[in-house]
Amino acid sequence: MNNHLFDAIRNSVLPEDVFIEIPSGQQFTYGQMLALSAQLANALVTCGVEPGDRVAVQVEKSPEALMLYLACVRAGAVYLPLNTAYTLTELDYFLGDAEPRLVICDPAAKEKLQSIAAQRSAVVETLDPSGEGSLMDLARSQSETFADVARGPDDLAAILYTSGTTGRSKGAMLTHDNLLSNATTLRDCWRFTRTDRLIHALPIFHTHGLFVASNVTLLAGSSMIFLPKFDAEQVLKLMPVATCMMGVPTFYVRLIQSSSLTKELTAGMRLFISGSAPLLAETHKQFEAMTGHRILERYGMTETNMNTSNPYAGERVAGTVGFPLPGVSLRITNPADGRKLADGETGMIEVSGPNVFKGYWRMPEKTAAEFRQDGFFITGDLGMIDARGYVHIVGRGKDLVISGGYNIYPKEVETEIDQLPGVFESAVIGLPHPDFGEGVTAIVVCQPGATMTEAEILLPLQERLARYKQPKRVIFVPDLPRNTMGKVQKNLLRDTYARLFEPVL
Ligand code: MCA
Ligand code: AMP
Repeated sequence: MNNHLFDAIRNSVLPEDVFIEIPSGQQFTYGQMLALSAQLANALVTCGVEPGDRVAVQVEKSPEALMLYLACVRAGAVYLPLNTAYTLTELDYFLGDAEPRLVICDPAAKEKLQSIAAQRSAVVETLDPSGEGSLMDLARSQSETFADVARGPDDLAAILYTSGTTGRSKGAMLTHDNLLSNATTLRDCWRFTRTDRLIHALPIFHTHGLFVASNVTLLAGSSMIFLPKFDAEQVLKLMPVATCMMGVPTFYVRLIQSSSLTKELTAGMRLFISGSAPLLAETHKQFEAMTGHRILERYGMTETNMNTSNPYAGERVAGTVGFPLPGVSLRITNPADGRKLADGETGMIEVSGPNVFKGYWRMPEKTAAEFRQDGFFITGDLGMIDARGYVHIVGRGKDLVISGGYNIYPKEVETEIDQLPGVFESAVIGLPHPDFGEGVTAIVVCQPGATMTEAEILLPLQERLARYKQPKRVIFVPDLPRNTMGKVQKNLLRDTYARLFEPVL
């Protein structure tokens, strides 16, 4: 048995080709990728990492950080990437749940992380591409070859945390074959080849930037221009030297605001892909009017990787997420009883295929509850398949807000707000937001006789919730609308405050 994912990567790349370029001009070839990921894998083993151990990583985006992911795959470890926005409170939960052997962070975070990691018997190392005393130092003293640990298709490659409707995050267990099968399919569907140069402006701690963008690049042996974060001006400057871009809808919303975005500027680009959140049909149309390119929208989840995609060659229909990918089965069911619905009817989207995860880490009941008996995963997204076979996402059966491509589960934010002195109860909703798609908004009821300010709600949350989860606005109301069952009617709240984030003209 070989290393299922890394063998495929190794067989797809040519050592002399460029893998990653960064704006300062530094380049990493695939030969360097092989050497550096081997050195890092050796360093992980020196730190005591054994096959199956979790390695938690919370570091700024850099080529070295991506090499660390590959090193984990090669060492047979389970890679656990963490959003750099997570607070210590959030990290404490992840470390307690995943019990990683090693936690790797930026040097500035080491002291704070050490205090919580020590209680979990995890060792903390830093990843500083240039600084001394970090895992990179140790790696540089190691051999540039590494005997990749044998891993089969069903072995775990990564755990990615995704919040849940109960407010407790769940670790989605992704196997070597979940990642390999999906990236291979996407490479072929989207026709990635050695000659591609992808603008990579996404974070690398979630599925989109890590598995979709990076694994597709690796399996095509193509190259990426790695930007620390999305910056519209910088991305526009790179378009003449790139061939494709993957982004969340906010990228496209920001790009179409620039008069520099033209057919001439994008003449050398062959593909723009959008996902992670709904792309408004008007953004799709405006982008096409300005560039002549029709954005290719696809649909995925942390648990399933990518499920559907608009066609590369056929018609890319605005407002749809295209067809199920080859090998992926998708059906629409009655949410109440799981009965399959006919095309044209709206219901729950369920998927099965080699892309679908193995289950939630140490949560067998939660896993069982989200799968049907025949193995289909219940996505929580509501959809419809039209007469031509295109999948439309028409809503969410789960209480979820997506802001700038990041998921926020209201329950998690409500739990934090409800604990604050002076608060009686709260309801967190997403309202239409011109930049982020949805803006997190807290509707708060104070305790009888208490009055509170927006700052009294927001300040305490800063320590506890990642910035993107914190409400952009707080509205105080005397009580929350409820139905006869006592359930808060969030749809009424969303209707009442629908225009909160509309620009004032
Ligand atoms: C930053 N802020 C945000 C967000 N990002 N607030 C809400 N939602 C966000 N997404 C905060 C900042 O901390 C800042 O707060 C203020 O909002 C404005 O920041 P700004 O500079 O405008 O933001 P930015 O740094 O430019 O980031 C916006 C972004 C970024 C480029 C859209 O959020 C991003 O890269 N999103 C991509 C997320 C992603 O990769 N999702 C894929 C998940 P303050 O001013 O107070 O400091 S994977 C997935 O969903 C599935 C599998 C799939 O299908 O892909
Ligand atoms: P996450 O689990 O954080 O990766 O987020 C997955 C969720 O993002 C899905 O369940 C959908 O609700 C949403 N999503 C992803 N891609 C799209 C898309 N193209 N259109 C609408 N929603 C999407």
